[in-house]
Amino acid sequence: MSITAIITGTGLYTPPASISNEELVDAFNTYVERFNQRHEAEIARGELEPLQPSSVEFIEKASGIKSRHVMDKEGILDPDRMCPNLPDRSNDEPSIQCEMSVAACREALEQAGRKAEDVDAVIVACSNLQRAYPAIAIEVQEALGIDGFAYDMNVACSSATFGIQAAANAIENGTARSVLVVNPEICSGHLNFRDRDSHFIFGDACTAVLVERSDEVAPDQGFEILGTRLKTKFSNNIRNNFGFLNRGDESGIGKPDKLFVQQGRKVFKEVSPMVADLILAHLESLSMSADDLKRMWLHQANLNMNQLISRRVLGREATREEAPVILDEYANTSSAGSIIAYHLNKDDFSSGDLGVICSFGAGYSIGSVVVKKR
Ligand code: CO8
Repeated sequence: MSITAIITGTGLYTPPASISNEELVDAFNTYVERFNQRHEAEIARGELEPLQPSSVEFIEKASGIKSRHVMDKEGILDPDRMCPNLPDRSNDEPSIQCEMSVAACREALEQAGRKAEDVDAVIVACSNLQRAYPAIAIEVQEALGIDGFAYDMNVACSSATFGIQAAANAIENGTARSVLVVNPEICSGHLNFRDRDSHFIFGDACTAVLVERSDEVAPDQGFEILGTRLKTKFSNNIRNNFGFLNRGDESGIGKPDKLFVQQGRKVFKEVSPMVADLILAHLESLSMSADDLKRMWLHQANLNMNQLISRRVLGREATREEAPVILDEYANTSSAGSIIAYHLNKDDFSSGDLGVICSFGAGYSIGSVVVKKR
């Protein structure tokens, strides 16, 4: 019997604090008013453009986002600060990404009926890592008490599906029997809350999936990974130039490109067809068609984008049941998004039902994971 990889459990850590569009726009518009007042003379002389206010109606219409969970609410909503207040911790304390990861992993283990001793490897896969080393994954491994190996990886919003492929590879080639893939996303840490075009896009959350060898799992347990397909294509349309070399260019340290920046319209237009084509090609390579799918757990960046992608894949509008949306409550949580959708919308699957987890984002990068309920 050939060994395949099975997703046996998922976990989600949701930060308790949440910010509504109304609260976010209120703080942003207070900042805009104060900025314009402070620069009244330059604006009157035509030397400076006044800042434009944000709007709740625009945000909901353009993105489908109604609120977002965050690790710290007060700092973000303070018009004099507009960034989360996340104080540094001593080296003896667990890091904030480790803490989120442990919570999500514990839920995934419990769902799978496993203990940390049953796990061989931890992959932390996310858009932003709070330090270079030691790896957050190794810290998570230590906190959970796992005897094995761990490493961090980053493919922006596609980190979770790329991480699942790495886990499936490890299982199929025999280097691990059981792998936790964790996505601790603190997007608020690298979001420019003073930028009207993007201040509303992201939220924070952490997801985890446990991937195990088929011969160690009950025959009716979990979702079998039938196949994975990854694609990357370089683009400057989503960038974050924050990095360890910034210190070497003192003139550039405070520039906005050290935070998330994007050409949202271009991303929308270029990425949506690439995603639909990749899903269709992936299904075809597995001798399947879109009609065989019960559900698409898509990356959650923009509601209109997801509707366009599912329309191109199915050839008709998808129902909320076929392409669930968690954007309204969570906003874009980068790599965690498609896994939150999967975590919250998979319990109604019967044996043989098929679905695809698909993420996409900066790079560009796209990852597709086709699964079958056992
Ligand atoms: N309020 C009111 N008006 C606004 C606002 C606002 N907040 N923002 C923009 N406008 C105005 C614009 O100025 C523009 O006005 P005008 O027509 O006069 O020029 C008008 O509204 C329309 O603006 P856009 O064309 O920009 O609006 P869109 O309809 O394109 O919507 C979106 C903007 C929502 C950004 C949309 O383009 C989108 O979602 N695109 C896809 C984005 C995407 O998927 N990005 C992927 C990023 S994720 C990733 O991989 C990165 C990982 C890093 C994560 C962590 C970092 C924090």
